Amino acid sequence: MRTALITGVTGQDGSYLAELLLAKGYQVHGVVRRASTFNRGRIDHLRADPATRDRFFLHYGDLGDPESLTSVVDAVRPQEVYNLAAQSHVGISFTMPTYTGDVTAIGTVRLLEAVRRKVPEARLYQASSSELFGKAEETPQNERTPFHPRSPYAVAKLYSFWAAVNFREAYGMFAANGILFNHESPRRGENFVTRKITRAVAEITRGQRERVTLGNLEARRDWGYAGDFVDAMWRILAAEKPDDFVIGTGETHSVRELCEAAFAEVGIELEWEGGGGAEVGRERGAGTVRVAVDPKYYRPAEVDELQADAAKARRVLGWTPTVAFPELVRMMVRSDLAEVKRP
Ligand code: NAP
Ligand code: F7E
Repeated sequence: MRTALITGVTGQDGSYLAELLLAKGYQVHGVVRRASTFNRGRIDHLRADPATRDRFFLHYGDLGDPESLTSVVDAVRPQEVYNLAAQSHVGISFTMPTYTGDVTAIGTVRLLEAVRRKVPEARLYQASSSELFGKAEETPQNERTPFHPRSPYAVAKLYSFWAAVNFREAYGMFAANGILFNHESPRRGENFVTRKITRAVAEITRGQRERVTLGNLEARRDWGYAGDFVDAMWRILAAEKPDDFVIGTGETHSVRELCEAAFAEVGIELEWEGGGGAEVGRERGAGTVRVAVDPKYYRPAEVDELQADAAKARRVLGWTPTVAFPELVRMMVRSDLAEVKRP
């Protein structure tokens, strides 16, 4: 039985990855941080299920605390380590740049050092991000596209990307980066734009609110399904040699298109009016404002457009996405509708 250790197991990706590895017969260990309220809603089902609960273990630890990481790595002695933990919100990283650097950059080195000291033969996956491309020099982006990070989050992820490469080159460790483009799901945190919109659509449909207030409607992202992307993580560690891979769908859409697609799921057609910070999206017919813009959600530096060229992952790993944008939006709106009950 293979043993894997996941940091960030309570997050969106951590929960899907734990499910995938348990389904493949792994013993899975997750690092959880202490919080005053329980933060395990995304993985509770795996701890309750008789088919998985005997192979799924949680350990307290924190990327800010090297001793806890060294202890858990030493106790578990994993063959595969997935470093998914991070302060992962780009907008919030502008408010908390030092903390973001400590967790999302230096935290990676704390984990790499723990692995190097205790289980140097283990394979390590580093959760790198399309945010590395930032003010991208070309579209679409692939493994040869230069990096130009645009936020404290992206700068921290850049440090971690090179830390993983450095441990590979300096110590011969199997450390590999997945440069993942945006991936979403019904388990996405509610302050990322996809889930913020699909949740609002559900609450508007149930009569619990009138509108959603957003920032930049023109930003374009390559949005895929998180379930597909954790399969890519596993494939990256199953490859013959450690390497870095771009993972994304190759399709790009604006936040405005995302709004239109999500509202269309509940039969609302949006009509745009005004521009910039004063723009609104009204419900055709009723005239009610369903989308408003508030510049407080603009970022000090924005990433305008991201689109993946995942040809290398397709060729070397045999990875292809299975869920396209319309299906992803439908899945998320339906899930939120099921969660948000009528008052
Ligand atoms: P997420 O939902 O925000 O999950 C982040 C996880 O990290 C949570 O389990 C969180 O724990 C944990 N964490 C945060 N700070 C920690 C600390 N100091 N010590 C230990 N654990 C800590 O993120 P995600 O969407 O699953 O993304 C997973 C990883 O991929 C992240 O590194 C993210 O930056 C990266 N990434 C994500 C995307 C994407 O589109 N989703 C794309 C590229 C890269 P709590 O539950 O306690 O908060
Ligand atoms: O923003 C715009 C915002 O926060 C997407 C993380 O998983 O993917 C994610 O980072 C776009 C941006 O994701 C709102 O300005 C407009 O242009 O959903 P997001 P992100 O910043 O792309 C990458 C790959 C990661 O690695 C990160 O960890 O949407 N936008 N209005 C808004 N964004 C938010 N959050 N809220 C708004 O109201």
